[in-house]
Amino acid sequence: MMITFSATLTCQYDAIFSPFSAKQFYQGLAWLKNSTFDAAELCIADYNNVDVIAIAHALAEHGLGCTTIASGQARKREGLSLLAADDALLQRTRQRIYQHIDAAAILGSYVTIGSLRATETALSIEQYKHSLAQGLAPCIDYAQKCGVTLIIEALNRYEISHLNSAEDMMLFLEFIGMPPNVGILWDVFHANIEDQSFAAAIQRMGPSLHHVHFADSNRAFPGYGHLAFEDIYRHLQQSGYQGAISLECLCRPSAQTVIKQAKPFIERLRQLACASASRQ
Ligand code: LER
Ligand code: MN
Repeated sequence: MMITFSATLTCQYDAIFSPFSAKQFYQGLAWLKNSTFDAAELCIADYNNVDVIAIAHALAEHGLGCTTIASGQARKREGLSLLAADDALLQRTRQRIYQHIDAAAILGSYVTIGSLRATETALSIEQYKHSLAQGLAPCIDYAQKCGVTLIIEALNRYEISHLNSAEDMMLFLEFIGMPPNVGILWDVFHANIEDQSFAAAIQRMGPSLHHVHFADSNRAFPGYGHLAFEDIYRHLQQSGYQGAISLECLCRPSAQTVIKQAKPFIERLRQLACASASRQ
């Protein structure tokens, strides 16, 4: 298996990381296909007017998979949180994650747990870990019954109070006993702020690393900031990473840049893979 490529696309509400609006979902699928992506990463906030079977058919018609369901929009829209002190809100958050798990079982994808682990309550790291572990436990059990893996995203300190780095994420996975259906989503935009080095982070996460987000240091399309993507890609390859690299950048410098430059960008990375395979 090789590293595969996906990009964020929204099918319900417009999203800052999707170069196409929700109404342009089908144009977005055609773009993914024409740009040689393997899959879509789908933003889904809730299941009002979302027909998962129809989405699965549309993906299949384009020869695309789905890497993960990006669940974070529901944090801002509805205030959902796995750390909610209010039990009704916690239950609503869990119910939403169960719905994502049902959808992921159909789409063959992961479910992302990113902003849904944000909280306004000031907690120590120990309190935070206990609270998140409790909030997540039934979701992990349900996901396991459904054959689905949850991926928890490391987010930088300006977005979330805890679990900011690859090291933090590993300590949390160890704290919850390394469930086989829980992995890490590592986003190089956040990692550029939090991790001491990309190479050391990748090595530390090892097989716990399940999914990678690519955006440049300023969250623009790769090449419009100062991250060395080819080096990061080489480190991922050398570590034996076999998951996806998913484009999750702002439409900067423009949506047209993202749309036009995605194909040559992933082609360049694939060529690196070929070059290193031919040297072996
Ligand atoms: C989502 O993947 C992400 O990286 C967050 O920064 C969004 O709030
Ligand atoms: Mn991300």
